[in-house]
Amino acid sequence: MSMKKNVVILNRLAQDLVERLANNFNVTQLQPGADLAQTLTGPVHGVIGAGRQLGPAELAGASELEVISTISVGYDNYDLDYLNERGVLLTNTPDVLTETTADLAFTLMLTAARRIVELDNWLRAGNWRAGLGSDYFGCDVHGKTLGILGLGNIGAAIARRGRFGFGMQVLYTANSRKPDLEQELGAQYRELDALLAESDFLCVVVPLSERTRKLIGQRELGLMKSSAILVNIARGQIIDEAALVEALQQGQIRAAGLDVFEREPLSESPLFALNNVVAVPHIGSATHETRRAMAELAVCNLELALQGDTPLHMVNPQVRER
Ligand code: 8YV
Repeated sequence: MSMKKNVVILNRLAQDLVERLANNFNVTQLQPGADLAQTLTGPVHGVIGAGRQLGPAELAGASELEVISTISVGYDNYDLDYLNERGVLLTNTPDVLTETTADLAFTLMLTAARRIVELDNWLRAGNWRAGLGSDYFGCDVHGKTLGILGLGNIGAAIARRGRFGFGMQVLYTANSRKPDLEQELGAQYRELDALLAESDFLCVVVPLSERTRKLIGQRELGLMKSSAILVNIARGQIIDEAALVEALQQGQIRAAGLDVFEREPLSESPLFALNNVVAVPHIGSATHETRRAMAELAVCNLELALQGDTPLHMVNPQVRER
């Protein structure tokens, strides 16, 4: 009989998934308030979870570590160079969250354009005594120009909604041209500056990397239309938040819909004082169905990796070739 491998669960996981893991592995749940590095010290073979930075400081003591299974598509929380050096596999959960995240991007576009939150608050405050003046009108979404910054899977799902649901013209920028999507969506490629200048709605959907950190700053915001609406469902650090606050305060752009922020969790921000901001607490994938699918996929990835099989989605498959 072979020894069971050890798995640490960093987040709350559905009970049936914990039990499924416990069938094959010795499972430890990170306790609230417990020290992460200490919990990961010793013969830990697999880690599953999300929303935490994992690098040398946290992982140095996990000398047997084989795999980290993140319950997310993004992997900017992980020190990939370090994992590669150590030969630790990182798996993630793309695809299952694509449509849900695109739904949220559209929610933010529509909510910001039609001033839903502002007017909901206005209504509840008892202000609706006469007809609504044009001061409270929003702007159209249908028929406008939709700019996608990062035409990957999620970007394409947003673009489809815009093209086929709202008759929008789609522009995009990406690392490479996407002839198939250009064909399907009539999407046109633009360099970043042209994308900024032409978009009525700009959706930020690029992964966070050293290349995209603060990609949108004062200069870039200055290139946007004063009527434009900026939506960020990617990572907060892609936008210089102080510059964004200033642009929104000064009416340099019309509004912003934000799912992500430079620092998370966020309990205080100058953004909260602005009527032309719709802000939600990183809920891109936060539906019951999608979070379940992500957790199942992450469990699956972890099991496959620890059994020596090929996980469904690997960020750094090259570590297995050694
Ligand atoms: C995750 C996300 O839920 O998948 C991603 O990259 O941003 C979200 O879907 C989040 O990272 C978990 O903390």
